[in-house]
Amino acid sequence: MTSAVRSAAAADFDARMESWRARMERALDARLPGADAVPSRLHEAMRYAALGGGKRVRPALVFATAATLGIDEDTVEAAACAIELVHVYSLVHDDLPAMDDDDLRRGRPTCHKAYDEATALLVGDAMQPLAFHWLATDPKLPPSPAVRLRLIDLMAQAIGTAGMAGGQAIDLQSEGRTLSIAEVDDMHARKTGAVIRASVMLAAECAPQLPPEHRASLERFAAAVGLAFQIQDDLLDVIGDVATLGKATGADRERGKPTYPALIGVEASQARMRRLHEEALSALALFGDGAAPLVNLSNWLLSREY
Ligand code: GRG
Repeated sequence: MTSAVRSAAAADFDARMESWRARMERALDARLPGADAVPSRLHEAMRYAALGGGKRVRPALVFATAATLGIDEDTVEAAACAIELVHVYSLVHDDLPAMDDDDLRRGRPTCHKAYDEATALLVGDAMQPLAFHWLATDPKLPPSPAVRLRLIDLMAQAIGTAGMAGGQAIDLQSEGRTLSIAEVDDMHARKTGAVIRASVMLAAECAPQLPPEHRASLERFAAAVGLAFQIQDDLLDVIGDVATLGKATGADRERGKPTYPALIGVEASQARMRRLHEEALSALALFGDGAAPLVNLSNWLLSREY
């Protein structure tokens, strides 16, 4: 591929990401309770946290997987909204003083700074059931009760102790301690990887006739991308720029968090990320050119600067 063709393909993909972001903004705006509905301060805070920011990586994974499997965006839109909502809840709770105690998120004051701690707790408490409600009731997701149950269970597994909440607990317990690489991988797989995997597999569940080997390839892709994405996040905390990231840097080292750069250094972390990236791309080989949306998304994700 010549560099002109490569940059045209990158520009096309940027436009696609932008269209997914715009779709998510409209879809979340329409689905979230209105700020004028009682309890209005809580609804306003939910809208503050969920709208107008974020890269929308998890919804992009839902849409790119759907495109790879020939499923239209309308069918999976509610799943994309649900996974983004649980992600937003986790950011709101993670920023609280009892957890990471951050003032800045997505380039704006964190939810508890803009409102108050009790409201930020309730924002998370209300977002979780709302995400499940969308999966259970959205009219465009596949109507089969068996598929709905699998979507709901996938989400539940991804955010419970086997997933995000468990990873966060390990993260908090690990501050100031040295973990092995295997332990860091396990923490990352739960804290970040489980929701990344769920983004891909929610879309896969909407293709009930998917052959088992295609499903297994998507699982391998998601596992590699999830870990690589978290290593990139760890690296950005060391070498990223506050203005570009829209959040503070250096926090992991200050808190003595066991991250990849802290354990093996920046260059070895970059090398590990590149290997995982290659693993992710090779897992997609089975889909041929049809996997272009996922290939382009992983290229974008792992070269991001924010
Ligand atoms: C509170 C149960 C609970 C979990 C919190 C999400 C999380 C778990 C902690 C946030 C801190 C962190 C570095 C988590 C790893 C996942 C991650 C990279 C989050 C940031 O995701 P981005 O970069 O954020 O996709 P945007 O704002 O673009 O959506």
